[in-house]
Amino acid sequence: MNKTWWKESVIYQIYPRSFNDSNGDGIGDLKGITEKLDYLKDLGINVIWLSPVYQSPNDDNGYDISDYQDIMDEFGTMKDWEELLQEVHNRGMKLIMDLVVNHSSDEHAWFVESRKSKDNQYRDYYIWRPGIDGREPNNWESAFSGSTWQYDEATDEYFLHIFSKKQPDLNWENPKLRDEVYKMMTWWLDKGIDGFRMDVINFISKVPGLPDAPNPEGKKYASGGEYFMNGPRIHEFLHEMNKEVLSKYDIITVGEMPGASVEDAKLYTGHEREELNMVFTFEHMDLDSGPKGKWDLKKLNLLDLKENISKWQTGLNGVGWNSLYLNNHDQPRMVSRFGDDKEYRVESAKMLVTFLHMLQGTPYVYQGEEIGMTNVRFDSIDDYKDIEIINMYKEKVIEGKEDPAKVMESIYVKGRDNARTPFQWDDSENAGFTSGEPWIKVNPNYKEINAKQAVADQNSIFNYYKNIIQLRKNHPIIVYGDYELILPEHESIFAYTRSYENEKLLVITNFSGDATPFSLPGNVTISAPELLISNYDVPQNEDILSFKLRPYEARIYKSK
Ligand code: TEU
Ligand code: CA
Repeated sequence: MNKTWWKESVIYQIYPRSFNDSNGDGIGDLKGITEKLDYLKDLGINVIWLSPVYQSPNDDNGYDISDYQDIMDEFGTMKDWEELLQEVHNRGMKLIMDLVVNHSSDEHAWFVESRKSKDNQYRDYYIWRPGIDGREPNNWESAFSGSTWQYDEATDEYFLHIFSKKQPDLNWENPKLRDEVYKMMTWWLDKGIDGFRMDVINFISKVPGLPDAPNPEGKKYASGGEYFMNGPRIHEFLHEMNKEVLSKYDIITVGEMPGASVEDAKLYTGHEREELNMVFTFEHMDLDSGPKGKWDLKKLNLLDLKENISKWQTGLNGVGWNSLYLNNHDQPRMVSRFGDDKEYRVESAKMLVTFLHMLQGTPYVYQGEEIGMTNVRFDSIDDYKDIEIINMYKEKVIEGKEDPAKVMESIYVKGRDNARTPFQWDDSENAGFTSGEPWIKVNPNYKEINAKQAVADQNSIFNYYKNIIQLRKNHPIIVYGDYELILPEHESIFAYTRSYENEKLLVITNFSGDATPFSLPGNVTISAPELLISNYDVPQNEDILSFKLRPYEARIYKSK
């Protein structure tokens, strides 16, 4: 397998609005990030991914960009950004930027022009269609509720927006648009950045004709995913982008790809195909949803997770490359979702990072997971800021008359604001995030859960993360080894081996709060096992063939 630095990296995601506020306006900013670089260096990560920091009216917190080549006023200036990049590089770390080019803001100059007239030179930068019998051009449902189409009076046509109506989709069929995007990417790369995370990049090619989605239940709008996910020209576009831009630089590229299967990912990340380095799959994020989608809560069955992770691990082995994540700015906190954020918060957070970082792939740490930040429960819907939550609540409770308590419960479990409460730096007011009024409320548990406490406590989640990250640097098997699942039928233990150049790693994790006997299957052998790390004290010379795993216990053994 080809060795490269981006396979050996650990990437830390910053959601700037919620990370650190340097000037007391309640909003995280670039200077605030620069102040905390030593904290990140200490953690041991080597790459930072910044969620969008560009000019934006903030309908979707920066994922609606009105100028790709300028910095959002609330976050600072281009000079602040340049200083941040310099300070990141001074510490031997790298910086990757978010690339959001499936759509722009409706306040982007291109769209302002595009909507003026049908013959405007920017008209075809977006996707415009006439209505059909006074209705939208098709029945697709927006990711943020309602139709994907917005009527625009000026020209009596509708424009497509898969996300909010302030996020019109760009028209990738237009070579002029593609060229503008490539120029903009080149401009950032020439400023010295180290790569891109590409927002819903597998949505950029739509099926011609934009057909109606199947709608067996006769709903007002239906999911059109099959007509815009992994569309007919997607590989052509990504290959072109690679040829025109990416291939000229030594960078990391990761595509966010809802609806991409392992088979798709082989094509997107295949070493010989010259598209992207890796993708973010959503398959493991969907395992605790029922048939009606993300708000349809379902208990996770560990067997489903094992099957899914194993499929990606073996599917991409030697072919492409995995990205490894359990949470980000769109997902609930991983310790609340996959662990136990009450009785076993510390143990389960350590177990989860052991499980995740020992898989084959490049791991991503989302801000705050390294101190075990948890989901939040605000009493009032008015305390929520996320457009997805607000629109969904309006549709279900205000228009649909659904039970508000039930809808709030689904927000507590799945809402994106769980990940967006301010970073908890210390136990002072507002968790040390701001000296002003934070843009979104702080999680009230900041007095116990905060970075100051975690850095000082030798047994903290933070210090365990440091050790796990350090292990990767000392053991190539963690990066390059082959994965094999063991005990496939066990309902609470997730255990696997990695094999590389006559070495073997054995990873054993208990995904439950109950003590569980473990015994090594007869066909798995590991010679002279040495315990590399555990989240509990392990008795010296304990027999590894058979022992009792404690609640959320995790161990890694390595053959000598
Ligand atoms: O997310 C795309 C996406 O499909 C989801 O993660 C989305 O948030 C989820 O399906 C909602 O249930 C990306 C960004 O990560 C997200 O923050 C943006 O809102 C979205 O694209 C639009 O740019
Ligand atoms: Ca600020």
